[in-house]
Amino acid sequence: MFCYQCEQTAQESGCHSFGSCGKDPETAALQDLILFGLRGLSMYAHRLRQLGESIQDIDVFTLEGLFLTVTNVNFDPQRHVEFLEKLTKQRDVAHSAYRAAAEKAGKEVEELDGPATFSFPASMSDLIREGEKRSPEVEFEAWGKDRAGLAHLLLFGLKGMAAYLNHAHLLGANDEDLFGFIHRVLNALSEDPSMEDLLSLSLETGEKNLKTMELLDSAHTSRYGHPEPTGIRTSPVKGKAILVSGHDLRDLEELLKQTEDTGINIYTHGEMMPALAYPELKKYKHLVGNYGGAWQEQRNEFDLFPGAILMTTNCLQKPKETYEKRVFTCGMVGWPNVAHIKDRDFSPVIKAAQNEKGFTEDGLESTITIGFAHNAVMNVAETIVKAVQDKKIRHFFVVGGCDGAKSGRNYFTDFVTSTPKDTVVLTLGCGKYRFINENLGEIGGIPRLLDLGQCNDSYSAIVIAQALSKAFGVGVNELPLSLVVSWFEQKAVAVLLTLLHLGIKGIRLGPSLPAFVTPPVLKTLQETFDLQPITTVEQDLNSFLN
Ligand code: FSO
Ligand code: SF4
Repeated sequence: MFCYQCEQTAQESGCHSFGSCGKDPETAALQDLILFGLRGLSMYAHRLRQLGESIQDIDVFTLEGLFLTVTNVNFDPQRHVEFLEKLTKQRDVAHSAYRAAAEKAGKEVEELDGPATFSFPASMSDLIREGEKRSPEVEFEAWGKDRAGLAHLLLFGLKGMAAYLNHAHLLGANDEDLFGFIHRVLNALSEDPSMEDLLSLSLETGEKNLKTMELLDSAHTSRYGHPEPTGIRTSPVKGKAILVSGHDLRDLEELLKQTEDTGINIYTHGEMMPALAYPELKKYKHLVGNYGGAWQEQRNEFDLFPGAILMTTNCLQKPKETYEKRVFTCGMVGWPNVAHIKDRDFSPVIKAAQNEKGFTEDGLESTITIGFAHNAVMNVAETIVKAVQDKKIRHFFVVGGCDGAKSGRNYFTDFVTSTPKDTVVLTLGCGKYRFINENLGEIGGIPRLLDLGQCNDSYSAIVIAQALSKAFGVGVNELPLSLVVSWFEQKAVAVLLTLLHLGIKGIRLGPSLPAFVTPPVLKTLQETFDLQPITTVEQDLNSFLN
């Protein structure tokens, strides 16, 4: 196997014999085969769109396929095989539809080859052998490391965007242009793109990801209302319990409905915590609070949690035997022999929670305040602008992104706790757990640490930055605002591409740089965007503030 798509890869060489995440070589090969097949499917879907036609089932199927291969989503080879079976059928549907549409339009029917003509073997061992031939390393040989690395930057950013677009779709929000873009990129990756094409498509992925995050934000807020500053409980309440992790608010909503009047309390975990600030979710009295921290703590936290656990999206780790029978996956998530929920019928989760002892007593009450998405911050915009004019706020930092297991991530805790008292820190994503419990105090009634939400709520940070830029009549790069991004998986790559698309300069990225960004590509990004790796807290703070 070869995989180097996330931050916990072995830096120089990628994951070879086994994924640091727990992905085995068989699953890695099946994922490579899925990505190959999706390119073929998109070759037809892209041409179909050029003829003015589309098939939404195929659009959504493509999003799901990309999402399935994101880090820490699905580790179950059988689910991959089922996906590959459907992929062949979808490809045939797309092929026939394309032929018919071209003939109807009086256009020549292109006879496509390469990924468009895949035919997958039936046995698992043959599928794995076939997948091994599609490893990203093959592109190193065909395209050279730099061009292949840039193609992978594009593909990984696209995966992140597809994950967010899939969330929006599940809330009923769809966008033809964004679906079309996904197929256009996958088609381009099958057509021997140049370095220039790849760089320009990468920045365009940033642009489309911004539209995607906007679509998702509007899908979330129109269904659940705008997040409100909310003091949330972070300690247990006596009673039976279900813990919900991942990013999918729709799954949480459905579980809340199905558990009303059962006496079971629902807790958020990891990236689900921001759900506690949405009016239409927090109205459920049995949504009692948050339990635990970021994803990489789950093997200890799930072990100690005395109830059932639901993983709606990444990041899933190998379950321990102690809780394997009471953890459930849904959506694109999977682990071999872990029960998978279909069609949001959560009755097995509810039953498992009822069979566990639950919390036998209330924990000592502790709270933190969350819910500072763009609408809430805009409500106090005048106070913020005045505080800047009165020199009470000297600088804003956005410190956000993903968390992970590496020790170098202490940088983010140290950075936030070292920020001067006349500065404000905006945070988002699971990286916030490194410092969310720190009491940084307030400036004129505004908390110095503002939690904007999930990683996709980077959209809020962008809206706020643009509003500040308008209020002060300067460009975003001229604002007293600095970005420190912690990255882990491909959604963070999509967000980074969005920031670059917006022309935001001087971003600090850590804890280490992506392995797929080769020195010449890094040089271009540094020259164009002044993108820099983090150094030391002292040095970075100094350079931001002076
Ligand atoms: Fe974190 Fe995992 Fe939200 Fe990621 S839980 S690491 S970037 O999946 O998506 O921030
Ligand atoms: Fe390695 Fe990350 Fe790929 Fe897992 S997803 S195999 S940790 S690079």
